[in-house]
Amino acid sequence: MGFPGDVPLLLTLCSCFCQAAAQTPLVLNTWAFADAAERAWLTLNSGGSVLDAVEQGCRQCEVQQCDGTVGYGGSPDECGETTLDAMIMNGNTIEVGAVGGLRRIKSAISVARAVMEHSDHTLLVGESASIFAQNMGFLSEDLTTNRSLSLYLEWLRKNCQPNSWRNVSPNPETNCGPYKPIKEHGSKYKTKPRPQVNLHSHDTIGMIAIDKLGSIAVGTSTNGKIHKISGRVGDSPIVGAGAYADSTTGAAAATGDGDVMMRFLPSYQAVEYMRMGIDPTTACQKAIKRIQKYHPRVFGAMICVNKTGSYGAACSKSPGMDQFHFLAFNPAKQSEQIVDCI
Ligand code: SD4
Repeated sequence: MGFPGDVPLLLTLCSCFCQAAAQTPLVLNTWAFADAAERAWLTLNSGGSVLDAVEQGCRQCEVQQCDGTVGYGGSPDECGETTLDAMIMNGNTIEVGAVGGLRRIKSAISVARAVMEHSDHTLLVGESASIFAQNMGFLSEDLTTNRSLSLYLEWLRKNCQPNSWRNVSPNPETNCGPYKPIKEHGSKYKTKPRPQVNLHSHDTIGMIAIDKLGSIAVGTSTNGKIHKISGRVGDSPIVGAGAYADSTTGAAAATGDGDVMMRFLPSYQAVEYMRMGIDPTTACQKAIKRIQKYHPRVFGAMICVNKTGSYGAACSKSPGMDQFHFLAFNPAKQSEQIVDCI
């Protein structure tokens, strides 16, 4: 396959211990979603904008149902329904469009872009976001598949384990709901240890694109956390949490335990570190460390890019996660890279 500039697509796997050399254009995304990176790269190199690249790249994952955790047919909630979260951000204008808990529409990233381009709003959620999408011409269809149905039935068979409830009755560790709050106050409430995360129940595509002129865009797309309480929206569509871009500085995107991560706005924080002149790898690490101070074994990872195209990544060492894989495409190389968790 040929690319402008005669750069052959050579997908190599390499460990990333030091700062990557700065080059633009650049596409970077979380996890080993190579087809998404390639789609974004091709879009960028055939004259598309950075927003087009991010939209097309994330959309590729939505179509392919990357890891079962992006797009339709994955992560059924407590009612068995798949709902989608997505965001897109223009780093030149600081415009954002996002959707949370989107129902019955497959291309969440494109609906997010429609929110940005056809409304004054930033974030639309739930059923109303779906109605907005339908009015914008998106097809309404069932997001359930045989796979998501069997995940749901298996969860019901296991007495609704795991789930995200606490301080309720009946005991959520052994029973299904409906639940009622336990009438206790303050410190009497139990702080439940967060269940060990199955890595494949919990991936998001976060993607950053920079063009030769330095325009930056970011996007995210996910079906969120498996067996989430209906209505749960994760970090991915939250500006500054799931992703952030400012073309004067750089961009970042996050993946992992969104319920915890969104409280720290790690993507915004990493961009602000880069604004202070901190290199991208260190910026990612420092944002992760702020979360680790309160949640030492949080499952979380980040990618960071500065405006010159220098990039890095970091992840938090947690059960089942010692390394984090991400994709980086620039004129010098197109490769899957690995970073050791801290
Ligand atoms: C969420 N952060 O909804 C997303 C899921 C994810 O790697 O990124 N998993 O919590």
